[in-house]
Amino acid sequence: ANGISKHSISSKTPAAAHPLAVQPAEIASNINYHAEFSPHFSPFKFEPEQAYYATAESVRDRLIRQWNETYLHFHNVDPKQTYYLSMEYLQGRALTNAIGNLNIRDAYADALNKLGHELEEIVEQEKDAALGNGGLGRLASCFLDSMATLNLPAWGYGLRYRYGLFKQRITKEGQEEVAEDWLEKFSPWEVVRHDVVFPVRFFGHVQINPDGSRKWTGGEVIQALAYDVPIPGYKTKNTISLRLWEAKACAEDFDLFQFNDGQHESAAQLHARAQEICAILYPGDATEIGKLLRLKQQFFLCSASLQDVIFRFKERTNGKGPRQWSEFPSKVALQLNDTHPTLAIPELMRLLMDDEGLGWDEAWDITTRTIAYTNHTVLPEALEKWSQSEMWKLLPRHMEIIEEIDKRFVAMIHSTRTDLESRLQTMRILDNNRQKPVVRMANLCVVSSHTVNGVAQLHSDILKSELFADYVSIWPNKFQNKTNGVTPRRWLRFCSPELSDIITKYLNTDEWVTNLDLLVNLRQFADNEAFQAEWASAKMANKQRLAKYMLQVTGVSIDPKSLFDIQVKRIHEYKRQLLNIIGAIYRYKKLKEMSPEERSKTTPRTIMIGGKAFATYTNAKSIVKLVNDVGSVINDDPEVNNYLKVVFVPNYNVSVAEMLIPGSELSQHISTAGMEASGTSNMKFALNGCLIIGTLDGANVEIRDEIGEDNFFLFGATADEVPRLRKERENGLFKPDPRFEEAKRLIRAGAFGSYDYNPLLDSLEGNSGYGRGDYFLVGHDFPSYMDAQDRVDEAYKDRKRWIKMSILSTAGSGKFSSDRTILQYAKEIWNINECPVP
Ligand code: GPQ
Repeated sequence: ANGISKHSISSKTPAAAHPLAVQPAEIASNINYHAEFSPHFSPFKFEPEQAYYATAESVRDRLIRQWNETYLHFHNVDPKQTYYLSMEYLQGRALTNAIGNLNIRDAYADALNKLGHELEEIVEQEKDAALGNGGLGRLASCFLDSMATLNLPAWGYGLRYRYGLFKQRITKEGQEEVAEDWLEKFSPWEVVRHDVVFPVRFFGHVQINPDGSRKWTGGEVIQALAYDVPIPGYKTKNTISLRLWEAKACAEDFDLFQFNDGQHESAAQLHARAQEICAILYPGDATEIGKLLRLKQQFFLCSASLQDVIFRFKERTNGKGPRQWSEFPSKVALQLNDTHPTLAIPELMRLLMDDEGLGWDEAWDITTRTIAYTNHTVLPEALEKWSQSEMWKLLPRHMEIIEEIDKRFVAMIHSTRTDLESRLQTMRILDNNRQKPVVRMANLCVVSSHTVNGVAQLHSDILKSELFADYVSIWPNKFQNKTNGVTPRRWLRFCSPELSDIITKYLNTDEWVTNLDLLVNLRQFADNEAFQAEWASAKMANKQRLAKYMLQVTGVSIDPKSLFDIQVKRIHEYKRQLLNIIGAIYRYKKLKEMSPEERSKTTPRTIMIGGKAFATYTNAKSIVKLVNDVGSVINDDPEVNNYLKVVFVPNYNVSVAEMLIPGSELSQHISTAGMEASGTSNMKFALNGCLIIGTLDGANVEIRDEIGEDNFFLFGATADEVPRLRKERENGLFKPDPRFEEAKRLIRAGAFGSYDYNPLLDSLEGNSGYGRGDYFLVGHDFPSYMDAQDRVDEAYKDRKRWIKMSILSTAGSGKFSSDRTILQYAKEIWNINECPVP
């Protein structure tokens, strides 16, 4: 492991690295400097891995300068600042993004060439930072990119999980979860701040002081230590922070006496318990996880972040004397990314009352003017509820405060809204009507926030008309929509440089990268033959790159001339990967029945499906296995495998998405209408000139409006039809489609192996109940889905028409930039202004 490799670091001592070097030769010497003087490996080795670390450190140096400048500038200007609280961030890789945003990509590519390396190979060395599960975590990361790019005074707070989202391995048994040790070697993108440490308490009791004030004491105290990740904006100096907390025990709490006495375990207990807190990300996507440790994680994030926010609020006085607490809401905006950081509400109340001496009314006024809440799902199993008795143990003071909020809410209803008294049992924060009383976190958020938003228009409408309808009648102006968006830097400019160059060439500017609405000007070229040809060849290059990747990771060779049809997202019954695979099975059956002559007239297709299943979600895991089993049979069948392949994409994550999306031509966003809050990959696919087959769900509705209905393959029931269809089904009024029945029969008959798929398929049978009776209406939507697929096949045969639709997809995607989303949050929720570093 210690040998001297063919690539070696320069024997000449490099000139002291200048972090702001721009010439490739200087950058090369800078990289060399890091290889020699910030070594993470034995000397004399400069393989791609070593080159990656040295390159990343060299890039980090130049980020640090502008990062510090940004901090200082915010400190001096003292603008109102937003803090985004999220239990998840799906950052993916940082190197390509950093050198792209800093506009130094080409210089780094040249520098690496001088050192005998290719940039493309070096960036592949980086492990994804996967501190999140799916859309919610990736949205948080896109938001940070936009906040920095828009020069907004804003920060992210999260947890530094030791193990991020598991790695997915596909075996004969299906999905296997493997721990993902993203910090195994070292992350060059974080800086530890040994001076930023806050105590976080758990358990203990509430002490009542002689003056009636209360104090939380006892229990155990764990330290939160800050690790900062720099977030550079695109072509701006502004570089903001993602502050991730790590838990550690205080030195004083480590009982040396016991340790020396030989009782190692009990002495080191606190250390072990501290380590536990940030050990793993809970791999639940829209699934309630009733784990006490998860509650500890949530409180740890909230308490450390709020102490830090308050510290900074007090610190930024600009010599004007001590701060007035009444100023707090005009200096701080806190955004809760779903209910996971709800404990920020009682924690802010506690800090203001018990530490700062404010009364209830003043503390409540400050809290409610500071906090806003984003809801990301209407799935009942994802609405967090925590046991009151567990919370009394872990957070006794917070439970007192929550009880008081609940009590005051109930009193308000009795005194001002007697018409709502009959609704109180569902509106209250405390649900005492069960064997195990719980706290409803979403209700606490709605009552305590100044603004509540959904993440796509349809979703926000459903929140107002269903989930939160009762509250709307009290606070009609509290509810907003903020349709999600994605960063056009990572999701077009950097992941598809070929397509980007063509866009820049025809728009005659690269301003679209920060003003995505300009893409609409591509419409004028939709019929332009030269443009179409360039477009088609860029898409083909991306498909070839994807085909190479798929061969490498699956061993399946796919034809770049076939239609690339992709569905990648977490595996969930409501997302209906089953509809996709049952459709594929029927396609296979039809192909088998055709003559070779007939077959040769069909549109060849490669169906790629990828995504992770929650480890204990049995049906989701069966779906993964089914896709793999169906693929094995079809891909090995010489009669049809020139016309159809089904490939499972293993270990879907951010960097895999960056490979798949540019090479996609059709993507599937086919959730049961009303169930996908927004979706964000739909936006990434459309932006990359990929057509969508989808339902009227989440942001699909708005994407279709922007792109035009002719360029969207629509099918399925609408959200307002769903309740009636479920009722009809319950009453036995549903008549299944024979094609659907035939495909299911093939699976049950063992056409795709001997695994027992009966429990999975049984979820599509019967006539009632969640998880039975086809709650997700796969059977109902199947015929219209197959019709839409026929329209896809027809459209693909007309190459010119397809390319035109592809261009119009990209041209219509301007609205779905996270820059637009974040500007709306800034203006309509946070009330913050840009603060560019001069
Ligand atoms: N989402 Cl509640 C998640 O990824 N995880 C969650 O725990 C919850 C929601 C997703 C949601 O399913 C998508 O429809 C959204 O596009 C995404 O959040 C971002 O809003």
